[in-house]
Amino acid sequence: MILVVKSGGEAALPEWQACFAEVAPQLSLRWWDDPALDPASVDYALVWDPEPGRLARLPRLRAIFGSGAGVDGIAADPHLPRGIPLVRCVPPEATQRMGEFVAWAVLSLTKDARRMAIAQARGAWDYFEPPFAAAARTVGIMGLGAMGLRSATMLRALGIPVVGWSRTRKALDGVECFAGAAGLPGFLARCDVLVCLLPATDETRGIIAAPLLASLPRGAGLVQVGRGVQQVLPDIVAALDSGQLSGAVLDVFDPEPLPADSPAWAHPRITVTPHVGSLPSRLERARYVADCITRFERGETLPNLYDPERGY
Ligand code: NDP
Ligand code: OXD
Repeated sequence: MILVVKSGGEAALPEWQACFAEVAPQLSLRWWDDPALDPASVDYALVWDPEPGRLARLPRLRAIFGSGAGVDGIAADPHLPRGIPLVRCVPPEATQRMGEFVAWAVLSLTKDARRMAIAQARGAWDYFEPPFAAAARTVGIMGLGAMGLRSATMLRALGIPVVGWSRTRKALDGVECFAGAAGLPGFLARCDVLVCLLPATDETRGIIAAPLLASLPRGAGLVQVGRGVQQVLPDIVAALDSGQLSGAVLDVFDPEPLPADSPAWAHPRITVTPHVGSLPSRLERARYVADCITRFERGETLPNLYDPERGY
């Protein structure tokens, strides 16, 4: 069986090969642009951002594995082969790492870590009294899927109150849940810190813009770990400059890498992180893909399938 890989660049192939040799020695791994590869020999693909039309040129392809949890970079291909499962990469380590990142970002905002980092860079003893215990701030999570649910659980374990918003209503112990467009204003009014863990879809594009930001309590924090296309960066900067937002941790941008002239880089109230919210090890991802392939070969249902009707 042949698995063709386009994730992490050609330099990552030897590591992918070593990982799959450990967990699925029956799979033969080939680089995406290998000139000696016969397209008709490929059974599976592991990709992040394939060039549009390329997957459609693999006539024997049976399943596509995203190398991340969000597969918008694959689903955007207008020639994406239909009727072939597209599997999001959501091993346990992915949700654990995202929960860790979200907890770190929320605590960074409530402790004003950005102010401390700026003062340290100046060699200044900038004594101040952080105004709140994190447990006195309510965190609102937009998107209660695999990532949002784990983040909610980990924040709750820190004693931080959590509310959540999703497309369909959820029932979660200790988390007040809101749903749909009708539930959005009530949800936003509760968020001292807003965390975005939504997928990129037509509905979520541009959602983090001036109207949404104005609906948050004054001085709220923002953690954006969804997708860059969901935010209007000038609106975020304006909200920070006016005091409507007190700080932001932004992990995703459009485009990526963030251009050198972006106002986000030097903004005193923005922490920029380079799309590292959750990056499970290659071994963990290889184990997950290998397990999915085993299940698929047995005719079992695959987990975390992309649904083209919903768009995520
Ligand atoms: P899931 O598909 O498991 O969950 C998506 C959640 O978003 C669901 O709760 C869904 O609602 C909700 N949702 C979708 N559309 C809407 C909408 N229009 N209105 C309200 N709620 C909506 O995805 P994951 O949790 O695995 O991942 C979420 C996203 O996080 C990824 O798509 C990716 O963009 C981002 N991500 C970023 C990473 C990073 O490193 N920065 C790493 C991993 C993921 P419902 O429950 O009703 O279906
Ligand atoms: C993502 C990921 O979807 O890194 O952003 O998993």
